[in-house]
Amino acid sequence: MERTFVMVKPDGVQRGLAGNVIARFEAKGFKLVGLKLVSVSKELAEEHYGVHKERPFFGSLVSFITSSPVVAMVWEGKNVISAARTLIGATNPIEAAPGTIRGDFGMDIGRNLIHGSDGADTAASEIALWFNEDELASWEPATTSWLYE
Ligand code: D4T
Repeated sequence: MERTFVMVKPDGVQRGLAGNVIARFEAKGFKLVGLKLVSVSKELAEEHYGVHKERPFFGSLVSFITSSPVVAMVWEGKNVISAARTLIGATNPIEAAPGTIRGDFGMDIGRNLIHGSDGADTAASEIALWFNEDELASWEPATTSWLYE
């Protein structure tokens, strides 16, 4: 089983879409193991987006993510890292497929609603960056045998 970091960005929280995002991950069958509302500091934002430090949009990424609270989550399940990216859709919402979160709800690349880790190393480092170990729950959903053969 994999774990991944997923974040509803300020636009998603402000637009009241956090519940819809959580519902989609739940309905798919993924297990929620961490969840919190975070007012993101400049330091945390700069570390999270460190890989984009040299990109022209780095400043706007940091100011956007610190502008209003985000919902930070850790989801667990089979192939959840790539499956979450599939549920989320292409980076630019106007090009994202219908049925994906960005495809259904977004218009602009700078307002793309949600983040999901893009690989195993990123998932591990982002989970460690956003959550303490004691904020992650180990639990067994009663539905497991109905989701996995
Ligand atoms: P995140 O990281 O938010 O899940 O998005 P993606 O993984 O789908 O896309 P990314 O890392 O390439 O971009 C990170 C973040 O930057 C914004 N962005 C991106 C932007 O404002 N302008 C741009 O030209 C690009 C490429 C959107 C997502």
